Amino acid sequence: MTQYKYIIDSLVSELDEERYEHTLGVAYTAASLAMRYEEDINKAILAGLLHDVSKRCKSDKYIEMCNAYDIFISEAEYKNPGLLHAKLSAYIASNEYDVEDNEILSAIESHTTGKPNMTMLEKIIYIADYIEPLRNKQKHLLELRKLAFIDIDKALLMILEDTVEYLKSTNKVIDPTTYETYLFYKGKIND
Ligand code: DGI
Ligand code: FE
Ligand code: FE
Repeated sequence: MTQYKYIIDSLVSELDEERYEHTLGVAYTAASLAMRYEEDINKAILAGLLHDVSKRCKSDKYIEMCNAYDIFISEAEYKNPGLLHAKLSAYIASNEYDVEDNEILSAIESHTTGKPNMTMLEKIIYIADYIEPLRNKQKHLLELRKLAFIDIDKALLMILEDTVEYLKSTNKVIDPTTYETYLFYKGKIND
């Protein structure tokens, strides 16, 4: 990944080791999915590298950072500021790493909740984040790692179902966007 040396060098010094390794895992998993689905490989790598860049800061700073950068904070995000790392990473990608491509920025921005009717790049980043090699806690990982390369929408729905179930079981606030995304793909697949 020599053409990304500048980004990788800065990520290695800013992110903790685990987050850095996860980031590389997302970037090359996204690259593989981009090959499979004929999406732009470089966009997938760039979005993968920068999707969690805001995690160089602690989550108790996110509200303050969003206020400083004029980023809108929804009710669900106020209740669970950790969700803001996706919007903040897109902001940092644009303002510090000169990423101008809106497809890349929106893939970064939607990587945590997803959104209805995602573009191929958005789906790729959302899924790569979930199945990259260092992930080991989620249900259905073995199956999902295969299914993602066979039927991306089915993999997406399985991840959304598992995420909604996990959030319910732990009594976490479900962002309406996560739930809308789940309903959208459930409707699409069961049509
Ligand atoms: O940043 P990562 O840890 O790599 O992954 P991520 O950006 O997908 O964030 C992961 C967490 O986000 C995971 O624990 C599930 C959670 N999440 C996804 N949708 C929602 C959510 N958490 C809440 N509270 N509400 C949501 O709707
Ligand atoms: Fe994330
Ligand atoms: Fe991530």
